[in-house]
Amino acid sequence: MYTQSFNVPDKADAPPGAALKAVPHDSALQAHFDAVIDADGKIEPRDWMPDAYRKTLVRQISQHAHSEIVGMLPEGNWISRAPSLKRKTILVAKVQDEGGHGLYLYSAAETLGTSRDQMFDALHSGKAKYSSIFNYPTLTWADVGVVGWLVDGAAIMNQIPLCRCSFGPYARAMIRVCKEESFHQRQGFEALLSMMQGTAEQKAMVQDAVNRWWWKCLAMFGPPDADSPNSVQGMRWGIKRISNDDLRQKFIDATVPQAEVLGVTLPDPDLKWNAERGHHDHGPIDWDEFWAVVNGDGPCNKERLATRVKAWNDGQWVRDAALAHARKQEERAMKEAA
Ligand code: FAQ
Repeated sequence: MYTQSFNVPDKADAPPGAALKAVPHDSALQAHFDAVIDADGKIEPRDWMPDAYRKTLVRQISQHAHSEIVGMLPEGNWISRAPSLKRKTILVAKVQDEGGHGLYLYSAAETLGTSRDQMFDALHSGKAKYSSIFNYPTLTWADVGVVGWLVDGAAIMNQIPLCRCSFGPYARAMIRVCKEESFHQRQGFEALLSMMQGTAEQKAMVQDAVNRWWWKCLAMFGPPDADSPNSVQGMRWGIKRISNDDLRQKFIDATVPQAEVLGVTLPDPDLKWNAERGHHDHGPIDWDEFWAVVNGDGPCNKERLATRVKAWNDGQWVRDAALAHARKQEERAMKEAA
Protein backbone atom coordinates (compact mmCIF):
# COMPACT_ATOMS: atom_id res chain seq x y z
CA MET A 1 0.00 0.00 0.00
CA TYR A 2 2.79 2.40 0.84
CA THR A 3 6.44 2.03 1.58
CA GLN A 4 8.05 2.57 4.94
CA SER A 5 11.08 4.26 3.46
CA PHE A 6 12.60 7.08 5.46
CA ASN A 7 13.81 10.28 3.91
CA VAL A 8 17.11 8.71 2.86
CA PRO A 9 17.49 7.62 -0.78
CA ASP A 10 18.90 4.14 -1.34
CA LYS A 11 22.23 4.15 -3.14
CA ALA A 12 20.68 2.20 -6.01
CA ASP A 13 18.01 4.89 -6.47
CA ALA A 14 20.41 7.83 -6.52
CA PRO A 15 20.95 9.22 -10.02
CA PRO A 16 24.57 8.99 -11.30
CA GLY A 17 26.61 11.94 -10.09
CA ALA A 18 23.99 12.83 -7.51
CA ALA A 19 26.64 13.28 -4.84
CA LEU A 20 28.36 15.92 -7.00
CA LYS A 21 25.24 18.02 -7.49
CA ALA A 22 25.01 21.25 -5.56
CA VAL A 23 22.51 20.89 -2.76
CA PRO A 24 19.77 23.42 -3.56
CA HIS A 25 19.42 26.27 -1.13
CA ASP A 26 16.57 25.88 1.38
CA SER A 27 14.51 28.59 -0.31
CA ALA A 28 14.57 26.65 -3.59
CA LEU A 29 13.41 23.55 -1.72
CA GLN A 30 10.72 25.58 0.00
CA ALA A 31 9.61 27.04 -3.34
CA HIS A 32 9.37 23.54 -4.83
CA PHE A 33 7.40 22.30 -1.80
CA ASP A 34 5.02 25.28 -2.03
CA ALA A 35 4.52 24.69 -5.75
CA VAL A 36 3.58 21.04 -5.15
CA ILE A 37 1.14 22.06 -2.42
CA ASP A 38 -0.36 24.84 -4.57
CA ALA A 39 -0.80 22.43 -7.48
CA ASP A 40 -2.61 20.00 -5.13
CA GLY A 41 0.18 17.45 -5.61
CA LYS A 42 1.49 14.88 -3.16
CA ILE A 43 4.50 15.15 -0.85
CA GLU A 44 6.23 11.79 -0.47
CA PRO A 45 8.51 10.64 2.40
CA ARG A 46 11.72 11.26 0.47
CA ASP A 47 10.74 14.74 -0.65
CA TRP A 48 12.08 17.76 1.17
CA MET A 49 9.47 19.22 3.52
CA PRO A 50 9.56 22.02 6.13
CA ASP A 51 10.21 20.76 9.65
CA ALA A 52 6.90 22.19 10.84
CA TYR A 53 5.00 20.26 8.14
CA ARG A 54 6.73 17.03 9.20
CA LYS A 55 6.03 17.76 12.88
CA THR A 56 2.38 18.51 12.24
CA LEU A 57 1.94 15.29 10.31
CA VAL A 58 3.65 13.20 12.97
CA ARG A 59 1.42 14.82 15.59
CA GLN A 60 -1.81 14.26 13.67
CA ILE A 61 -1.05 10.81 12.24
CA SER A 62 0.28 9.40 15.53
CA GLN A 63 -2.71 10.82 17.44
CA HIS A 64 -4.93 9.21 14.83
CA ALA A 65 -3.11 5.86 15.18
CA HIS A 66 -3.41 6.00 18.98
CA SER A 67 -7.14 6.74 18.60
CA GLU A 68 -7.60 3.62 16.52
CA ILE A 69 -5.93 1.29 18.98
CA VAL A 70 -7.40 2.90 22.10
CA GLY A 71 -10.70 2.85 20.19
CA MET A 72 -10.55 -0.94 20.17
CA LEU A 73 -11.07 -0.99 23.94
CA PRO A 74 -14.65 0.26 24.48
CA GLU A 75 -15.99 -2.19 21.88
CA GLY A 76 -13.58 -5.04 22.62
CA ASN A 77 -15.16 -5.02 26.05
CA TRP A 78 -18.37 -6.39 24.44
CA ILE A 79 -16.97 -9.21 22.31
CA SER A 80 -17.63 -11.85 24.98
CA ARG A 81 -21.11 -10.43 25.65
CA ALA A 82 -22.44 -9.93 22.10
CA PRO A 83 -26.07 -11.12 21.94
CA SER A 84 -25.60 -13.60 19.04
CA LEU A 85 -22.87 -15.38 17.09
CA LYS A 86 -23.59 -13.10 14.11
CA ARG A 87 -23.09 -9.94 16.19
CA LYS A 88 -19.98 -11.40 17.84
CA THR A 89 -18.41 -12.23 14.45
CA ILE A 90 -19.13 -8.74 13.13
CA LEU A 91 -17.72 -7.11 16.26
CA VAL A 92 -14.54 -9.22 16.21
CA ALA A 93 -13.99 -8.21 12.57
CA LYS A 94 -14.61 -4.54 13.35
CA VAL A 95 -12.27 -4.40 16.34
CA GLN A 96 -9.61 -6.22 14.30
CA ASP A 97 -10.04 -3.63 11.52
CA GLU A 98 -9.39 -0.82 14.03
CA GLY A 99 -6.12 -2.53 15.02
CA GLY A 100 -5.22 -2.69 11.32
CA HIS A 101 -5.97 1.03 10.89
CA GLY A 102 -3.62 1.77 13.78
CA LEU A 103 -0.91 -0.23 12.04
CA TYR A 104 -1.29 1.55 8.67
CA LEU A 105 -1.17 4.87 10.47
CA TYR A 106 1.88 4.04 12.60
CA SER A 107 3.58 2.93 9.38
CA ALA A 108 2.63 6.20 7.66
CA ALA A 109 4.07 8.17 10.60
CA GLU A 110 7.25 6.05 10.52
CA THR A 111 7.89 7.26 6.96
CA LEU A 112 8.42 10.69 8.52
CA GLY A 113 11.34 9.40 10.59
CA THR A 114 9.56 8.78 13.90
CA SER A 115 9.95 5.30 15.32
CA ARG A 116 7.06 3.23 16.55
CA ASP A 117 8.76 2.96 19.95
CA GLN A 118 8.81 6.76 20.22
CA MET A 119 5.12 6.92 19.41
CA PHE A 120 4.23 4.19 21.91
CA ASP A 121 6.36 5.89 24.58
CA ALA A 122 4.42 9.09 24.02
CA LEU A 123 1.10 7.24 24.32
CA HIS A 124 2.06 5.21 27.39
CA SER A 125 3.52 8.16 29.26
CA GLY A 126 0.32 10.16 28.69
CA LYS A 127 2.09 12.79 26.55
CA ALA A 128 0.29 11.90 23.32
CA LYS A 129 -3.34 12.69 22.64
CA TYR A 130 -5.96 10.34 21.25
CA SER A 131 -9.58 11.03 20.43
CA SER A 132 -11.63 12.29 23.38
CA ILE A 133 -14.49 9.98 22.41
CA PHE A 134 -12.74 6.82 23.61
CA ASN A 135 -12.67 8.02 27.21
CA TYR A 136 -16.36 7.27 27.66
CA PRO A 137 -17.71 3.89 28.76
CA THR A 138 -19.87 1.53 26.67
CA LEU A 139 -22.52 0.70 29.28
CA THR A 140 -24.96 -1.44 27.28
CA TRP A 141 -25.09 -3.40 24.02
CA ALA A 142 -26.86 -0.41 22.42
CA ASP A 143 -23.68 1.62 23.03
CA VAL A 144 -21.84 -0.73 20.66
CA GLY A 145 -24.42 0.02 17.94
CA VAL A 146 -24.21 3.75 18.65
CA VAL A 147 -20.40 3.71 18.50
CA GLY A 148 -20.70 2.17 15.02
CA TRP A 149 -23.43 4.51 13.82
CA LEU A 150 -22.28 7.81 15.35
CA VAL A 151 -18.58 7.45 16.27
CA ASP A 152 -17.64 5.69 13.03
CA GLY A 153 -20.02 8.03 11.20
CA ALA A 154 -18.15 11.04 12.60
CA ALA A 155 -14.79 9.37 11.91
CA ILE A 156 -15.73 8.82 8.23
CA MET A 157 -16.91 12.41 7.84
CA ASN A 158 -13.52 13.58 9.15
CA GLN A 159 -11.47 11.01 7.24
CA ILE A 160 -12.95 11.23 3.70
CA PRO A 161 -11.26 14.62 3.14
CA LEU A 162 -8.00 13.12 4.53
CA CYS A 163 -7.95 10.79 1.47
CA ARG A 164 -6.94 14.00 -0.37
CA CYS A 165 -4.33 14.99 2.23
CA SER A 166 -1.11 16.37 0.69
CA PHE A 167 1.09 13.72 2.37
CA GLY A 168 0.96 10.62 0.13
CA PRO A 169 1.24 7.78 2.69
CA TYR A 170 -1.46 9.28 4.94
CA ALA A 171 -3.82 9.93 2.03
CA ARG A 172 -3.38 6.40 0.65
CA ALA A 173 -3.86 4.76 4.06
CA MET A 174 -7.10 6.71 4.48
CA ILE A 175 -8.67 5.23 1.33
CA ARG A 176 -8.75 1.74 2.77
CA VAL A 177 -9.57 2.97 6.28
CA CYS A 178 -12.62 4.86 4.97
CA LYS A 179 -13.92 1.81 3.10
CA GLU A 180 -13.72 -0.24 6.28
CA GLU A 181 -15.20 2.53 8.45
CA SER A 182 -18.15 2.64 6.08
CA PHE A 183 -18.87 -1.03 6.86
CA HIS A 184 -18.47 -0.22 10.57
CA GLN A 185 -20.97 2.60 10.40
CA ARG A 186 -23.54 0.53 8.55
CA GLN A 187 -23.28 -2.46 10.87
CA GLY A 188 -23.89 -0.11 13.82
CA PHE A 189 -26.94 1.41 12.17
CA GLU A 190 -28.28 -2.03 11.26
CA ALA A 191 -27.78 -3.35 14.82
CA LEU A 192 -29.71 -0.36 16.18
CA LEU A 193 -32.44 -0.74 13.56
CA SER A 194 -33.11 -4.29 14.68
CA MET A 195 -33.22 -3.19 18.35
CA MET A 196 -35.65 -0.41 17.40
CA GLN A 197 -37.95 -3.08 15.96
CA GLY A 198 -37.78 -4.99 19.25
CA THR A 199 -39.24 -4.54 22.74
CA ALA A 200 -39.91 -1.27 24.56
CA GLU A 201 -36.84 -1.97 26.74
CA GLN A 202 -34.63 -2.38 23.69
CA LYS A 203 -35.92 0.87 22.20
CA ALA A 204 -35.32 2.67 25.48
CA MET A 205 -31.79 1.24 25.62
CA VAL A 206 -31.02 2.66 22.16
CA GLN A 207 -32.45 6.08 23.03
CA ASP A 208 -30.44 6.16 26.27
CA ALA A 209 -27.22 5.34 24.39
CA VAL A 210 -27.93 8.03 21.77
CA ASN A 211 -28.57 10.55 24.57
CA ARG A 212 -25.19 9.76 26.15
CA TRP A 213 -23.10 9.74 22.93
CA TRP A 214 -24.56 12.50 20.73
CA TRP A 215 -22.80 15.54 22.23
CA LYS A 216 -19.51 13.67 22.65
CA CYS A 217 -19.57 12.80 18.94
CA LEU A 218 -20.07 16.45 17.98
CA ALA A 219 -17.01 17.36 20.09
CA MET A 220 -14.93 14.69 18.30
CA PHE A 221 -14.45 17.09 15.35
CA GLY A 222 -12.30 19.29 17.55
CA PRO A 223 -12.70 22.81 18.94
CA PRO A 224 -14.60 25.52 17.05
CA ASP A 225 -12.60 26.95 14.14
CA ALA A 226 -11.96 30.18 16.07
CA ASP A 227 -10.27 28.15 18.87
CA SER A 228 -8.42 25.66 16.65
CA PRO A 229 -4.74 26.67 16.66
CA ASN A 230 -3.66 24.11 14.04
CA SER A 231 -6.39 24.63 11.45
CA VAL A 232 -5.17 27.58 9.39
CA GLN A 233 -1.72 26.11 8.74
CA GLY A 234 -3.12 22.59 8.34
CA MET A 235 -5.49 23.86 5.63
CA ARG A 236 -2.74 25.89 3.94
CA TRP A 237 -0.65 22.71 3.72
CA GLY A 238 -3.53 20.65 2.34
CA ILE A 239 -3.45 18.33 5.35
CA LYS A 240 -6.89 19.40 6.50
CA ARG A 241 -9.33 20.08 3.67
CA ILE A 242 -12.49 20.98 5.57
CA SER A 243 -12.62 22.88 8.87
CA ASN A 244 -13.70 21.39 12.22
CA ASP A 245 -16.98 23.36 12.27
CA ASP A 246 -17.86 22.60 8.64
CA LEU A 247 -17.29 18.86 9.17
CA ARG A 248 -19.39 18.97 12.34
CA GLN A 249 -22.19 20.65 10.40
CA LYS A 250 -21.99 18.08 7.60
CA PHE A 251 -22.19 15.29 10.18
CA ILE A 252 -25.27 16.81 11.85
CA ASP A 253 -27.02 17.36 8.52
CA ALA A 254 -26.30 13.76 7.45
CA THR A 255 -27.32 12.23 10.79
CA VAL A 256 -30.69 13.93 11.37
CA PRO A 257 -32.51 11.98 8.61
CA GLN A 258 -30.82 8.73 9.75
CA ALA A 259 -32.15 9.32 13.29
CA GLU A 260 -35.63 9.75 11.80
CA VAL A 261 -35.37 6.40 10.00
CA LEU A 262 -34.23 4.76 13.24
CA GLY A 263 -36.99 6.42 15.25
CA VAL A 264 -34.67 7.99 17.86
CA THR A 265 -34.60 11.57 19.09
CA LEU A 266 -31.31 13.46 19.03
CA PRO A 267 -30.99 15.06 22.49
CA ASP A 268 -30.85 18.70 21.43
CA PRO A 269 -33.96 20.89 21.82
CA ASP A 270 -32.31 23.54 19.61
CA LEU A 271 -31.74 21.16 16.70
CA LYS A 272 -33.82 22.42 13.77
CA TRP A 273 -33.60 22.98 10.04
CA ASN A 274 -32.61 26.51 9.06
CA ALA A 275 -33.92 27.02 5.52
CA GLU A 276 -31.96 30.24 5.10
CA ARG A 277 -28.62 28.58 5.86
CA GLY A 278 -29.57 25.26 4.28
CA HIS A 279 -28.29 23.52 7.42
CA HIS A 280 -29.49 22.40 10.84
CA ASP A 281 -28.95 24.79 13.74
CA HIS A 282 -27.84 23.14 16.97
CA GLY A 283 -27.43 23.92 20.65
CA PRO A 284 -24.14 24.77 22.42
CA ILE A 285 -21.46 22.10 22.88
CA ASP A 286 -19.89 21.77 26.34
CA TRP A 287 -16.30 22.67 25.49
CA ASP A 288 -15.25 22.70 29.17
CA GLU A 289 -16.09 19.01 29.33
CA PHE A 290 -14.24 18.37 26.05
CA TRP A 291 -11.03 20.02 27.30
CA ALA A 292 -11.25 18.23 30.65
CA VAL A 293 -11.41 14.89 28.80
CA VAL A 294 -8.63 15.84 26.36
CA ASN A 295 -6.46 16.83 29.31
CA GLY A 296 -6.83 13.47 31.01
CA ASP A 297 -9.88 13.98 33.21
CA GLY A 298 -12.61 11.96 31.46
CA PRO A 299 -14.50 9.01 32.93
CA CYS A 300 -12.18 6.37 31.41
CA ASN A 301 -8.83 8.10 30.64
CA LYS A 302 -6.90 6.32 33.39
CA GLU A 303 -8.46 2.94 32.65
CA ARG A 304 -7.77 3.21 28.90
CA LEU A 305 -4.13 4.14 29.41
CA ALA A 306 -3.60 1.47 32.05
CA THR A 307 -5.06 -1.17 29.69
CA ARG A 308 -2.75 -0.10 26.85
CA VAL A 309 0.32 -0.09 29.10
CA LYS A 310 -0.58 -3.53 30.47
CA ALA A 311 -1.04 -4.90 26.92
CA TRP A 312 2.36 -3.48 25.97
CA ASN A 313 4.07 -4.99 29.03
CA ASP A 314 2.30 -8.34 28.62
CA GLY A 315 3.50 -8.46 25.01
CA GLN A 316 7.15 -7.87 25.91
CA TRP A 317 7.96 -11.61 25.78
CA VAL A 318 6.59 -11.79 22.21
CA ARG A 319 8.83 -8.93 21.08
CA ASP A 320 11.81 -10.48 22.91
CA ALA A 321 11.15 -13.88 21.33
CA ALA A 322 10.81 -12.38 17.83
CA LEU A 323 14.09 -10.49 18.24
CA ALA A 324 15.90 -13.57 19.62
CA HIS A 325 14.59 -15.63 16.68
CA ALA A 326 15.74 -12.99 14.18
CA ARG A 327 19.20 -12.92 15.82
CA LYS A 328 19.49 -16.71 15.64
CA GLN A 329 18.46 -16.73 11.99
CA GLU A 330 21.04 -14.07 11.20
CA GLU A 331 23.77 -16.01 13.04
CA ARG A 332 22.81 -19.21 11.18
CA ALA A 333 22.89 -17.40 7.83
CA MET A 334 26.34 -15.94 8.63
CA LYS A 335 27.70 -19.38 9.64
CA GLU A 336 26.36 -20.91 6.42
CA ALA A 337 27.89 -18.10 4.35
CA ALA A 338 31.31 -18.46 6.08
N1 FAQ B 1 -9.81 14.46 20.96
O1 FAQ B 1 -6.19 22.83 16.38
P1 FAQ B 1 -7.05 21.62 16.46
C1 FAQ B 1 -11.91 6.78 14.97
C2 FAQ B 1 -6.78 18.46 20.04
S1 FAQ B 1 -10.50 7.70 14.70
C3 FAQ B 1 -8.60 14.76 21.51
O2 FAQ B 1 -8.38 21.69 15.81
P2 FAQ B 1 -6.14 19.65 14.54
C4 FAQ B 1 -11.95 5.40 14.42
C5 FAQ B 1 -5.81 18.55 18.87
O3 FAQ B 1 -5.07 17.36 18.75
C6 FAQ B 1 -10.76 9.20 15.60
N2 FAQ B 1 -7.90 15.86 21.15
O4 FAQ B 1 -6.21 20.35 15.99
C7 FAQ B 1 -12.67 4.50 15.33
C8 FAQ B 1 -4.98 19.75 19.27
O5 FAQ B 1 -4.03 19.40 20.27
P3 FAQ B 1 -2.43 19.41 19.99
C9 FAQ B 1 -9.60 10.05 15.53
C10 FAQ B 1 -8.43 16.65 20.19
O6 FAQ B 1 -5.15 18.56 14.61
C11 FAQ B 1 -14.04 4.53 15.40
C12 FAQ B 1 -6.00 20.63 19.99
O7 FAQ B 1 -7.08 19.79 20.36
N3 FAQ B 1 -9.53 10.69 14.25
O8 FAQ B 1 -12.75 7.30 15.59
C13 FAQ B 1 -9.67 16.37 19.57
O9 FAQ B 1 -5.99 20.67 13.47
C14 FAQ B 1 -14.72 3.66 16.26
C15 FAQ B 1 -6.51 21.76 19.09
O10 FAQ B 1 -7.28 21.25 17.99
C16 FAQ B 1 -8.44 11.40 13.90
O11 FAQ B 1 -7.49 11.50 14.64
C17 FAQ B 1 -10.36 15.22 19.99
N4 FAQ B 1 -11.57 14.86 19.49
O12 FAQ B 1 -7.60 19.03 14.36
C18 FAQ B 1 -11.96 3.61 16.12
C19 FAQ B 1 -8.46 12.00 12.52
N5 FAQ B 1 -9.92 17.33 18.67
O13 FAQ B 1 -2.14 18.22 19.11
C20 FAQ B 1 -12.64 2.74 16.98
C21 FAQ B 1 -7.23 12.77 12.21
C22 FAQ B 1 -8.88 18.20 18.72
O14 FAQ B 1 -2.12 20.71 19.28
C23 FAQ B 1 -14.03 2.76 17.04
N6 FAQ B 1 -7.13 13.98 12.96
N7 FAQ B 1 -8.00 17.79 19.64
O15 FAQ B 1 -1.80 19.27 21.33
C24 FAQ B 1 -7.72 15.16 12.61
O16 FAQ B 1 -8.46 15.25 11.63
C25 FAQ B 1 -7.40 16.37 13.43
O17 FAQ B 1 -6.24 16.11 14.17
C26 FAQ B 1 -8.56 16.82 14.38
C27 FAQ B 1 -8.06 18.00 15.20
C28 FAQ B 1 -9.77 17.26 13.57
C29 FAQ B 1 -8.97 15.69 15.33
